[in-house]
Amino acid sequence: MSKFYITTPIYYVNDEPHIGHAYTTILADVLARYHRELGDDTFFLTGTDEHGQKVYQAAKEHGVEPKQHCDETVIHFKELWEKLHIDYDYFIRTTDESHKKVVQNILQNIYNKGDIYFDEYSGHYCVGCERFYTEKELVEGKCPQHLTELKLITEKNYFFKMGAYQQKLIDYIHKHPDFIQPDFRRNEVLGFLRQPLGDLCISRPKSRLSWGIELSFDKNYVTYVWFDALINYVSAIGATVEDDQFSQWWPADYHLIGKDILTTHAVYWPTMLFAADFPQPRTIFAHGWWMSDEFKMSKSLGNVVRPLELIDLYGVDPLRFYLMREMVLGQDANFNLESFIRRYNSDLANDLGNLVGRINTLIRRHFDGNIPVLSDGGENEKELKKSGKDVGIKVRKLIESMRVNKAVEETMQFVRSINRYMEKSAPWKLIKQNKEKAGSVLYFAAESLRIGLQLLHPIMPSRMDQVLAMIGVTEIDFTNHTWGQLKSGTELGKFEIPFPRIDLSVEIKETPEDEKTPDKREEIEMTGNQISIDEFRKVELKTAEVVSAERVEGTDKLIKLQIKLGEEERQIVAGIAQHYQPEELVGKMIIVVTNLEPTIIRGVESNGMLLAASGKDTIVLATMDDPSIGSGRQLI
Ligand code: ME8
Repeated sequence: MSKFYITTPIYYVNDEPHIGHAYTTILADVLARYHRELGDDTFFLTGTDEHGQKVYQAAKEHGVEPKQHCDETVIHFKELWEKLHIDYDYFIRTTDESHKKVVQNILQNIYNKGDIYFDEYSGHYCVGCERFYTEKELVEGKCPQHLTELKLITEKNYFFKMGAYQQKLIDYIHKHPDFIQPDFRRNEVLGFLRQPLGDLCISRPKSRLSWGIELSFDKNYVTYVWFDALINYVSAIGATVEDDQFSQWWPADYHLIGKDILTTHAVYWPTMLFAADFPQPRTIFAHGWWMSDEFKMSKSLGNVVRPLELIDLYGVDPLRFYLMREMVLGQDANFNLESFIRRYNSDLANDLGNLVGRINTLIRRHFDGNIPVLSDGGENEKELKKSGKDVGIKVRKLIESMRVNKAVEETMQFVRSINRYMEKSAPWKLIKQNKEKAGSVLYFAAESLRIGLQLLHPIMPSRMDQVLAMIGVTEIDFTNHTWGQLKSGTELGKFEIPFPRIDLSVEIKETPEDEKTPDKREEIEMTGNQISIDEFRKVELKTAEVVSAERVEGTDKLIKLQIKLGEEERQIVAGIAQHYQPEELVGKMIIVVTNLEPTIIRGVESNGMLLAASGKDTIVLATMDDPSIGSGRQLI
């Protein structure tokens, strides 16, 4: 068993957490879960960065003391991590007494060693970055990251002899190719180190900023926020204090960061560690940014969903899946609601959800809901079994080389290959000729599905637990990767559609019929819209009585209706809120398509669709004039 220590940046508490913070933390959680499930001894650290001018100013703007501001904001981070199923081992706050003590100890040690000196300095300070920039680094006199005008500050401060470690750092990076990842970021750092590395101002006079950790060798100064923050990675595990946790966990295996904080992590931090005589972390990994351009575009389409609202609408696991699937680690990615829904529908609702549904239905219908008996398979089975083995090995390699998006895709390809196996073997036909063989096909499919679900477990832990239970797996030994773990005769768990389809046309405003271009209309005419009578007969239309109705929160279009279909009650969602008040719907006898597959509309499940006529500015419900007909009647 090996150990695995992973960290996220500690986030500033000047603002609410957003999708970027969520992303790094989910990624760390996925990697930590993956290693835990491999049987590694794992430690996952996250937390908040609470000192410095930025946090101090935010507190002032809110009219509260800095500590009170931190105490209030940290709750939002902790709540969000809970919502996102982030299973961290420790949450560090830089205002923790234990952290402060380690910062003071480390600074004192470096001071005693002679690596800290006192001097006067002039520099351009960016509060957004919490760092000084030299004249050369400025872009047209502005901060290169924030493009804001910077103030020139001249004051006496303490300096860390960072420049003295420049060559040692360059040599270290050359000797340890995994130290800074991806490779192009390592080259970027080496490029930066081609210029002479200056010393680092590591203090702030209390007269200018008192919100920080006091220097033990000068009570008139506090520690520079980055020097304080970076130390969290060792203070959390008890560096410099009597604690054998430190030797157990350090060096960290991964510092996950965004590319915005590469220099502080790949230059400041390693030189600080050299000076403090600590080993270097194994890998500093900088991922790219989630861009919001396309998100704004979808806003202009009339869609005002904020990324984190997706959790409430579609569930946390689909969001985790999307973020992990869509970002190629190292590169930027665009966050976009439409691509989220498309990915959800194709991968989760279609490929995975349908497979789970098919296997479940057939086993329930023909094998009393118990996993059937396995018999010898032919070529198809051999092939499937082999891909089951291969995919586990591939995913492991991909995760270890930080190609998480590719690991997800490999797993989904495996899921698709199980679907193809089902198509080829057609157990629904085979059952009539050879029940035993059909049972064996279902065993092969269900056992392969188990492998797929286990591989997706670190990404979607809660949904995968539910789906595994649906195929009778309640106790999972993740470290066991052998084939044939499903036991014949095991009863399936309760089935629920794991990923109901999301109705894209409701979530993303589509071009209304009247606004379709002539070209588009012609395309529809040419491709034909006729269906056969047999196709039409498949549509089940029934009368339904509206029992209750209410608006769907957060939209001005949707109404959620509880309807009665004879004995049965169900819920449907309809886009009629601009034309009907919920109260006037109650008691109406409407017409509903009842055999549509369930969908999720704005986070609410809809089991059917009502019929209505749409005019230019109006919508009129199709209703039955004579309510004595009763609900649940089939339309003919
Ligand atoms: O920099 N896309 O904290 P911070 C992807 N306190 N990731 C993003 C992102 C985006 N658009 N926006 C933010 C700090 N992040 C310091 C760190 S560590 C010793 C001190 C993520 O609140 C990404 O991980 O500004 C980025 O590096 C981090 O949040 C910055 O968080």
